Amino acid sequence: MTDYAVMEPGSLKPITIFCSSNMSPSSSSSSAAMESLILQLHEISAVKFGNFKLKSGISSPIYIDLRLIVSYPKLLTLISNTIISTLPSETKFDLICGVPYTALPIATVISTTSNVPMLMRRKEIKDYGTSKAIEGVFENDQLCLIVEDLVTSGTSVIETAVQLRNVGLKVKDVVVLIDREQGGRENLMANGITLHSMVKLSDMVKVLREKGKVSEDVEGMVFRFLEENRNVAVVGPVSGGLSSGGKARLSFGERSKLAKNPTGKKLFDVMVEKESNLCLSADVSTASELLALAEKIGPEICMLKTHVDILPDFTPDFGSKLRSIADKHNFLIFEDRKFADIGNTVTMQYEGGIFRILEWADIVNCHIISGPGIVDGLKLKGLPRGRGLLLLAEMSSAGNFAKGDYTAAAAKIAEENSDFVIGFISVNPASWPTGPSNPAFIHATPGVQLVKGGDALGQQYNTPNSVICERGSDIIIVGRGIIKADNPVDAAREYRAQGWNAYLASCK
Ligand code: 5BU
Repeated sequence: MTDYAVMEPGSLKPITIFCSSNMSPSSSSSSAAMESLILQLHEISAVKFGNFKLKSGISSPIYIDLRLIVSYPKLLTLISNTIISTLPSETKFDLICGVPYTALPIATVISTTSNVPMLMRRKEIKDYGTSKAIEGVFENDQLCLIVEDLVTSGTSVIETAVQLRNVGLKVKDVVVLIDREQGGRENLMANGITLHSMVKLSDMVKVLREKGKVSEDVEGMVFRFLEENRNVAVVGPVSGGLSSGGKARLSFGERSKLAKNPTGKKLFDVMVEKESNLCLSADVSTASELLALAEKIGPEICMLKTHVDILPDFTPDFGSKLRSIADKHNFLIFEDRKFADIGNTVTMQYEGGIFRILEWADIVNCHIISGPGIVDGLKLKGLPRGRGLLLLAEMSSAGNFAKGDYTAAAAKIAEENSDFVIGFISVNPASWPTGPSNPAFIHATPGVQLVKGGDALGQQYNTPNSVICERGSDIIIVGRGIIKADNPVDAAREYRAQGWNAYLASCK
């Protein structure tokens, strides 16, 4: 057992607490220690009440500013020792890395006290010298524990994990001082990281209320705020199916376990079962041609994409006919409808009209130009049927406007609707402004041919290898490259092999 006296600067009186090296949250000495620590944080004004805008954009009645702890070395030492003792004894790690900047001193103290080597992550990567994102000595596959002061959505931890994984390290656990209980645990879990927290925000506020440091009203306000903001979406880079360096991609099998939507999960599973990440864009001139093509090429594909409104011989039984071919050959049906209207209108377009898309299409897509209401509208109809939605985050045509903030907005809407949104139509997800997306999301990319090029109307083509390996997508969507080939079945086999080999190469 270690005895800590925390005091200074100025008016702070020394408070002696006991901290065992293996503190369990249930032990009374640890809860006394925790209470003392919370009171000290309050005393140095690291816990503030008012109206604050958080990094995630939401307004909060409570703000925790742990940057201050560098001015209180004994408190810093106490926090560092307590934080590390909250880890389950079976947690293994070779290295530690603090999330910049606030957790850097905490990680440093842990490193010097426990003699575990530390790494430093640069927030701004220099364009001179070594340009390294991670500083320090390490080897491939070493396990790195992330240390953080506070977690809201988990964004900063995930950003750090992305950088660590990009250089070949493994990240499985993060230890934090305070969990704001606002979705961080779940967001981190979706990225393969277990959160270990020393104290939860609600427990912290309870202690301050019990000790007369905050009023019942303030406590109520914080609890209401927490209740209303249980799920703060990740806004920054997320360690996605790929790393931004194009390395260490999670397998489709692993990502299937993360998918929240049954159709998203099924798509991952079909890709694994069939060893195909090829989607055929069946842009032929008649429904009968389409059905014949689906029958021939069905064994090669994970998904078949339709534009049902181009078929002059469409009949109400088209959907059931295509469905039975899809079931026979185990592929999903994606109607590339590109909904773009307000929520109320798209519910009718999705369900009604002569096409009755909801009846037969596993997946549809939509623009987000009209705002998140479009997703709400489609979800209203699609979710009860287990359907999935792809958001048009980028397009393949020259001069399109789906980039930058627009793409970032699509990523955010997807996170907020991960029960229904299964992924994106994207072109270059490895370079997204938000970083690679949550691995539960699938990226499907149109504009694919065996050679780079384009058509006369603005379509731009990249090769399967470029799309999957360099640009970080998951599924190649191929139309004319297959349907206009002399032998579409052979062409489909070629695209399938190239797409799948590129995927396998990107997993290494
Ligand atoms: P192609 O023949 O491989 O060029 O066909 C591409 C298909 O993908 C076609 O059906 C387009 O409507 C669809 N597409 C696209 O090309 N680019 C996009 O950004 C989107 C869809 Br979204």
